[in-house]
Amino acid sequence: AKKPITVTLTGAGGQIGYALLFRIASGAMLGPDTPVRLNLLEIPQGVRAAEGAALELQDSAFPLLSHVEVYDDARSAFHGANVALLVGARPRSAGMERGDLLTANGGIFGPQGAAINAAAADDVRVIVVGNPANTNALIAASHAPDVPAERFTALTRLDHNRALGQLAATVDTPVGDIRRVTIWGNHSATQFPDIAHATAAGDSVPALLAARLGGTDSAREWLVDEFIPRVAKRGAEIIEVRGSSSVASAASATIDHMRDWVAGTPNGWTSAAVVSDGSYGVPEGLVSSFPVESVDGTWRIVPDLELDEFARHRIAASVAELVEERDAVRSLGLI
Ligand code: NAX
Repeated sequence: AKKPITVTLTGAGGQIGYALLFRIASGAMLGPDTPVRLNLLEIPQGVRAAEGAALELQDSAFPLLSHVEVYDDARSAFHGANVALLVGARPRSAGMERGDLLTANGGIFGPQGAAINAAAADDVRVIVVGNPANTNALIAASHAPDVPAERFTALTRLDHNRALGQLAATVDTPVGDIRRVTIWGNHSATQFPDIAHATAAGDSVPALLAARLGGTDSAREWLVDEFIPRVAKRGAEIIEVRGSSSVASAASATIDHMRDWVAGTPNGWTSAAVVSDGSYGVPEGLVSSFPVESVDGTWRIVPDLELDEFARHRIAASVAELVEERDAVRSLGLI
């Protein structure tokens, strides 16, 4: 039998954790032939909820699930981890300043990065979901000097999938036929969802939009006034309509990210926040979202895309925010 892959999930007693566990155990993330061992990490207050989820996993009798263990100690939880899903984070509470938020999360992602460095498997792949995801990934990576920086990523696949959903509805094409959409920058309101290169069943999306919306100017207006803000603020829209934040869609995007990282991106590029190599003017070392392909188990930034003035401006604005966050955590001594 195949040796199980060890998956460590933090925040396993929380909402996204609950939605993730059952998809992982069913094989949706690592495939139908790969057994998994689940290590669940929680803080003491969350341990009972994680234990409850573990009972339900047992009750689901997933043939691929070889073992589940609950921990409140990072070193033990990351021992032998091949895949690390960093979902647990400190949310912003009322009256909390940004510096407090970054410090609280530095207190989580610094030690978790160090634990990954000390205890994880050599091939560990890390995705940070907990917000502020890009900067939390930067903090974790900076505490894991022995792990190649390219193994630390953050989730912007949810933003990417949200963009696909909006486009599919607007150009009336099945969502699976849309390609070459990109989320650039930070997982925040400054992100830039870019459709300049997008295609729908092979046709240019900008051309389809112009035809549908009555010309290039109206298409541009729709892009700036409706599409970009709708995608960037979709999280708030979900909270307003659903009465609770995005959970299943966030878990689904996390599965998509890790599945594609391991198994490849047969349909061309997707979006992920990865450590910048300086591409597209994004300062080296920042964890920023790019168009990426997964080749031989490694994310590669799609090279040489032409960017117009508008795109360059939007990317620069989001990257400026990432630089600010990096400088803030640096001055707080968190990296
Ligand atoms: P919940 O509050 O339901 O769950 C978080 C869990 O993490 C809690 O059970 C808590 O006890 C645990 N936790 C806190 N600190 C921990 C630590 N040091 N080690 C282990 N566990 C710890 O939040 P949920 O709705 O599951 O969201 C989780 C995170 O995802 C939040 O930070 C949220 O902002 C972020 N999101 C990120 C998204 C993205 O696209 N990058 C989208 C969805 C989501 O908003």
